[in-house]
Amino acid sequence: MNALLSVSDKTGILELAQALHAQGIKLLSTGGTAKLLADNGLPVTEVAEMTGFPEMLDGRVKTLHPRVHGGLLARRDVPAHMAALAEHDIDTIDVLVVNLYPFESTVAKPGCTLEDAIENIDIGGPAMVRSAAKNWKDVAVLTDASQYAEVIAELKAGGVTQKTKFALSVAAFNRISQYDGAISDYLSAVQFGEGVADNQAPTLSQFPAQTNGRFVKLQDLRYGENSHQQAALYRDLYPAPGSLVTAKQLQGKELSYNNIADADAAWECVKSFDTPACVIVKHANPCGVAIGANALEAYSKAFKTDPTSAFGGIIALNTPLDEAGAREISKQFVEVLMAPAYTPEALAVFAAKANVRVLQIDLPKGGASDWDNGRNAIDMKRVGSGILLQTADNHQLTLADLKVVTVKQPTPEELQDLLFAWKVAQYVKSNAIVFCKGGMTMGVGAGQMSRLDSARIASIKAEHAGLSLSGTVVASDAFFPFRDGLDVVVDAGATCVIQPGGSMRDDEVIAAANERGVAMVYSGVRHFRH
Ligand code: 93A
Repeated sequence: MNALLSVSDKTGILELAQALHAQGIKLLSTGGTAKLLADNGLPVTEVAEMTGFPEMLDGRVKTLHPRVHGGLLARRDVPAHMAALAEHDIDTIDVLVVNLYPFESTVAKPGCTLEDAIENIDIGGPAMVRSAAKNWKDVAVLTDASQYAEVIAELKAGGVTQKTKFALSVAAFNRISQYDGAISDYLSAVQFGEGVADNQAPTLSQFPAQTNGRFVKLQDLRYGENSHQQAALYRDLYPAPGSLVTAKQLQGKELSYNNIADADAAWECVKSFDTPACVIVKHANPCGVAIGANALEAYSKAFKTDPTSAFGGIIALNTPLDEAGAREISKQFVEVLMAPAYTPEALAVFAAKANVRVLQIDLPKGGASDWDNGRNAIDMKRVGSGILLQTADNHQLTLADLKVVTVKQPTPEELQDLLFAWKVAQYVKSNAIVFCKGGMTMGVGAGQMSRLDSARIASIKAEHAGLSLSGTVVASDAFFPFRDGLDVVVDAGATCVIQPGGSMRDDEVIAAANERGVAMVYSGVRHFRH
């Protein structure tokens, strides 16, 4: 039997080669791999010697030769194939061990040039892997060091089983597909300037035709949204800096599917604030959001919005958590806690609560304004046998965008709260109605089929939390089609309203605001979120 070993990542290769040698299997290898084996005293034949053809073109052509591919592809059960090998004096290759030029890690390095990337596109490796994987009944193909131990064990026990060979073949084609996907994604990104030169967000026409290889599996999850569903977490091949999948879990139970979904909702919202902020999420919606001087103040305010819902919530901070904040948070039942940093004292507080999942996530380097970093700007939604893609809703409203449409003008404090309320509404499921005052949410109505119901729910919740909505500002994620929605929020106590504007009955709604003596501001954009 013959084995061909050609690996870029040489982890575990020596032990594998020793085990193959001990089984009486002849070793063939390419330059660097052959040298490593020979230096460690193993008898090895260079592929160049076997083919009678030197490695050439800076190694671009090493194994692309009929003596290699004939030995891999010949069907042992077809006499004509074996006769052809004999005629050309070609030996079979029965075990192939290949891992590829490190394309993915090369392009992940900052400052990687197109030339570096191109030189790390492996050609001969995938060709051999495909040959061996196609001929899986006769060839065991190993493409990952994690497979070595099992194959060694089976060889020792008499030979690699057909079941294992088929599994190795499937794994090999998966790997090649992922590798080619990484190349096509990278080159597409270069072509469209996405994240390579100038962090430009892609437009719809620039989405690659396929999304193969764009995702890498991070872990299987215990179950999905419910316990009878299976689930796994994948991450973008090139995750945006500051995104949830870059988190480090410092302690606590394994993250569940719902934990991850809610943590993402909380993190995406909290990182959009420039000043210390806290977001508490329950079932994908913020149930408390606030800004403050520090983590303690932001959390305490956010918690007040809806202490009932905050129980068992997901808490995200965009500012380091110290002991005082940690002590306050630890008074309630927390599922997941996220922050860019923790003091040792804060961590010690949670060490006593081993179940709490504590995540550290770096914020995007450019701060809140970096959140729409081009590469992560695609939003996906599953529909029956398809996906909907859109650029993410990364719109950021500024003071200069606001257009006052009423006689009454908002006060400077109200203007600040309007911007705050608007930002929160962006992260609340539609129909969203968000009452705020003093940099904190006072009542959140989410996910209703009627805007009126969202408004009513927000005021009921405020009442239950013991908060008064009198003198609050309110944000509505979409326009008021009639004056009734405005009347409900003004009846609840709002004195200042922000909404996109653009309804056929804008005049009627403006007249109603003037009649009720409140200020109303148009944002000019809508934030549906479903
Ligand atoms: O440049 S290649 O695409 N041309 C080839 O013919 C070829 N054959 C094997 N790269 C090729 N390889 C790759 O070389 C393997 O996939 C492996 O990653 C690497 C091992 O080279 P060495 O043994 O010299 O370290």
